[in-house]
Amino acid sequence: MSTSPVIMITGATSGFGEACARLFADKGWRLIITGRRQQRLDELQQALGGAEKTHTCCFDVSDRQAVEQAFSSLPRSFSQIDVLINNAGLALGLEPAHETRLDDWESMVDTNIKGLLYCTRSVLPNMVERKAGYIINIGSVAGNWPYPGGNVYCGTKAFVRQFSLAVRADLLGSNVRVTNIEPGNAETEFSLVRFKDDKSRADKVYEGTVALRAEDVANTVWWLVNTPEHVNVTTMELMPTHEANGPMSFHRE
Ligand code: NDP
Ligand code: 8X3
Repeated sequence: MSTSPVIMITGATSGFGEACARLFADKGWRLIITGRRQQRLDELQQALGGAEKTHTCCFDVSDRQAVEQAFSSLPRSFSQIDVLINNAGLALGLEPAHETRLDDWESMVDTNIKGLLYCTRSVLPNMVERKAGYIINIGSVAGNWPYPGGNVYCGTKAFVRQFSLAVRADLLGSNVRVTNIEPGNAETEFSLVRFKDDKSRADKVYEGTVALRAEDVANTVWWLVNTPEHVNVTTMELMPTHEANGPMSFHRE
């Protein structure tokens, strides 16, 4: 039986998650890849060594029962998860708070917060019991730096940051590591999702600037996983060179 380590990546059907899947597969790891798009999961599984190397789980992370079912029905050879990347997430809309759709707010809370909680809670007992494991959460610069229209998206990523730190406090002595990676502007399907398939609006986010690539985040995850076991990077903000924080803004009459 293979003894290569197992990484579970939520939201592996595009962007950071897919780049992580490709990199870790290339390095000989076995993968559990998740997302809501079965066809993309199947194609990725085929590309990454088939069912022996890559297990697919098609579910919505915001569906608590579906998450519990996915974890409890993992094949035996994939049941011991060494690394969980809580990556599945999304932003919806960029409207000011008084104009936003409440449904969008709920979807972001359900996915970015509740989905991350369900997956974390499912994986932790086994890691604590084994006194080994690593949870890497994908937060965002948006959790640190608010911007107009970011409202609930920023709030969800601030939650991810503080939750990551607080879980570390619970896990002290367990050897289980937790890191929150906080990427800045990265060219993935993120903006297409945020602007609900308006491609020209999404493309403008990346026009005339150099964004992070999904592979940059995957390489960061790989580096983190390979730090010595006695080292825990708690938070890591990662911006494109072409991005920085702006000044405070003022309303003037
Ligand atoms: P993508 O849209 O390319 O990928 C998002 C992934 O999340 C997809 O695989 C999608 O799969 C999955 N996903 C979304 N909602 C759900 C859900 N309810 N249940 C299961 N899976 C879901 O975007 P990114 O790769 O850029 O985003 C990955 C993470 O990085 C997100 O948490 C995002 O907030 C964060 N981030 C992104 C930045 C950026 O600028 N791109 C910067 C900082 C952080 P499917 O649709 O198949 O369900
Ligand atoms: C995604 C980056 O700045 O669009 O988390 O919120 S940003």
